[in-house]
Amino acid sequence: SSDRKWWHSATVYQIYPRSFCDSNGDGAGDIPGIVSKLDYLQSLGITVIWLSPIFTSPMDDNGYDISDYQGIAAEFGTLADFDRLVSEARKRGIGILLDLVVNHTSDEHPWFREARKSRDNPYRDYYVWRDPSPDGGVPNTLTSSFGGPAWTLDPQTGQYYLHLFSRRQPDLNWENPLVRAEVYRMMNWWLDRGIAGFRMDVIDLIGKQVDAGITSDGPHLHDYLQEMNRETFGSRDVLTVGEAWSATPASALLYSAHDRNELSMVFQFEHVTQAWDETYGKWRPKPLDLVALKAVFAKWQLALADDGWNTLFWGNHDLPRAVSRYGNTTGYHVESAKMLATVLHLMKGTPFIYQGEEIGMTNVPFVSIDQYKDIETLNMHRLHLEAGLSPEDFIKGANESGRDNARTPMQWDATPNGGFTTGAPWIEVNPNYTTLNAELQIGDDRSIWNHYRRLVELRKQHEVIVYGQYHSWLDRHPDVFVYSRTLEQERIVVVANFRAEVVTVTMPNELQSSGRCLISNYDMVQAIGEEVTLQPYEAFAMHSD
Ligand code: TEU
Ligand code: CA
Repeated sequence: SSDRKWWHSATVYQIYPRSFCDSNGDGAGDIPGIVSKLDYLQSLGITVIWLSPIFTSPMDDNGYDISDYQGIAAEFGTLADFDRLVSEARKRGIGILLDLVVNHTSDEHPWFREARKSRDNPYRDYYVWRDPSPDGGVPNTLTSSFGGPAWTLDPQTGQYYLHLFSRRQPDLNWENPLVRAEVYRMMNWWLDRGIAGFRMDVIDLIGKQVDAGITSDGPHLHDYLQEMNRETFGSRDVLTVGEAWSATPASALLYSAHDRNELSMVFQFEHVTQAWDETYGKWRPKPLDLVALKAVFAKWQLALADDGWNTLFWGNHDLPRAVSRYGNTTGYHVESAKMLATVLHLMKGTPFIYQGEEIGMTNVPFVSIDQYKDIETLNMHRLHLEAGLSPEDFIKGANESGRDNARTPMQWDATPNGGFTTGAPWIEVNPNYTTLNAELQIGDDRSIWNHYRRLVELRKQHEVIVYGQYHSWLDRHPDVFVYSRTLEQERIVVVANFRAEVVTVTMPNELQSSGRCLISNYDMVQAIGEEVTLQPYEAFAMHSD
């Protein structure tokens, strides 16, 4: 139908440029490094790359603090390198998504440098300034995601500015139409360079109304997105994905429903946050509760079944490694990584593969806080130690949940530093690179990499994977994830064991069938009988028509 979009059947690959491939030995990944790996990405079959920020930045938050939206950070290369990336990617059928970070800028952005000069500076109102409270303290109790108050006093003018992230990331004031016009102009400038769309950083925060204590989902959020759509990408055939930690099924429809003219889709995080501790959040994750996890997926699959569109992801640059978080890295690394990929990639939505996930990269085994580079981890270390947590307990939590788990360099081969750099990497390479690397896996038909390649290919071949209706089965089963997808006469049934034990499960009548096994991480299955016995972390998909 005419409602079909190219990005419905796309698979996106996220690159964290600093950690992907270093072409010049300075220890940091760069754009020429990415260009050198385009053949690798093409052979994986992906059709879109989401590039985490590559713009000029003091790198307080690895580029999520931008000081020039139209400049490329020197460590990543030049605008000419970027243009070459776009054109070389296009030759391989791959589009480039840029990371749009417009909730805040760097404190080194010229707008902020101007704004802080005086209360009547023309740029003052580009940011959010408030007087001290009557007792001279912060204007209100809002806190930063990275710990501590969301307000910093700027002594020169005696007012506080808002920063929902680090103090070096002052929040832009979206109520100011000049700010919005600047952002739209900048977006059009990049769109004209031939990009395939944007990933929008914390886009649910731009409608904040701080005096009312509102940060996410402010009253004008959707007006701004509709205006942005109208002024920039609305007339172009691009993919837009908003990061929205606050998204609910209802708000996801506001963002992504067809007639809303806002975004293609949003990242929601309910499958992530459902496992967070009530008090300590992600730093003390709860053990895997498969029944709860399945319920979250089913809820989202059904909520966006007829309108709107889902994203599908296990990981990104802020989250722990999928196989470490949801799988098993001690006895069933390969099996569990493939199982997780199978379950995710055969759902309805656009799958996102985070760099290294396709080879089953794992969390880090750091032992000292000096090995961490992430601003959130370092801030939280200070705050948690002040609050009495032991350094050992903090490291344990960081190795499970910290953002640097996802940021160690891509493991290309078994040469020093995993082939990521010939110099000294900006963050240590996971020592398991000698046995866990892309080169070993590409040549091994039974590898995690080849399993991902097959899943990406299956999505291109089978409409039922793209558009089929989702049904969940055995919702209360604590160990096994079962769902089906149906499109007219076609059906696939996905069965996955999330445990390190053999599990025998009685299948509902409706699912008992023979057909063609599309993919498996053990031997191909011949049929689904009344009883199915699954090996540890076994997962397969059966197709029938
Ligand atoms: O992340 C938003 C965000 O809220 C994360 O910081 C997240 O809450 C945290 O990792 C969970 O504890 C986006 C980017 O993805 C992140 O890398 C940036 O640091 C952040 O925005 C600020 O731009
Ligand atoms: Ca480099």
